[in-house]
Amino acid sequence: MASEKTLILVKPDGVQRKLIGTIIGRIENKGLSIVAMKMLTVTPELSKQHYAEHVEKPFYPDLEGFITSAPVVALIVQGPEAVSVMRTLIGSTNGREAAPGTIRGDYGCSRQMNMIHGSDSVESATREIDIYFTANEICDYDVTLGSWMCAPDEL
Ligand code: D4T
Repeated sequence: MASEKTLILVKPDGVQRKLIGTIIGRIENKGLSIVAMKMLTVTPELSKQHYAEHVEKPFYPDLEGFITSAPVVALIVQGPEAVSVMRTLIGSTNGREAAPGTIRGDYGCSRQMNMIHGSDSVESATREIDIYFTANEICDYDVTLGSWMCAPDEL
């Protein structure tokens, strides 16, 4: 089973609503590891890079306005199948439809203000990690509890 890295953002609404700690706690409680983290304000240029697939869509101007409206916290999260594990933990895009128990399902009712971003594939994760982080900002460290979180064939 592959250990993967995924790009996570606590979006401006999550920062403004003081949910940074709650969201990071949910990720750590799940057993995934944070290997990079920083706060930044997304610029319009960065938004267009990140949301390249949405730039031509009608909702994009509002999305750019929102994502640039206050700081975000960017994280790289690592662990077994981290991309899909995080997407499951995050829940459906629209908070009104997201299942209870997921982050979006538990803390919001909006499609745009859905608190958290997670890469949707390993390829997207590689692309998005390169947008937000340089190689020397990523910490490669031994997760000493790892052998108590998963069997050897799962790591
Ligand atoms: P992100 O990429 O932010 O993790 O969200 P999702 O992967 O769950 O959803 P997405 O790419 O389809 O949408 C990106 C972002 O745009 C907002 N959005 C989406 C919006 O404001 N209006 C819309 O109609 C849609 C489809 C929400 C998330």
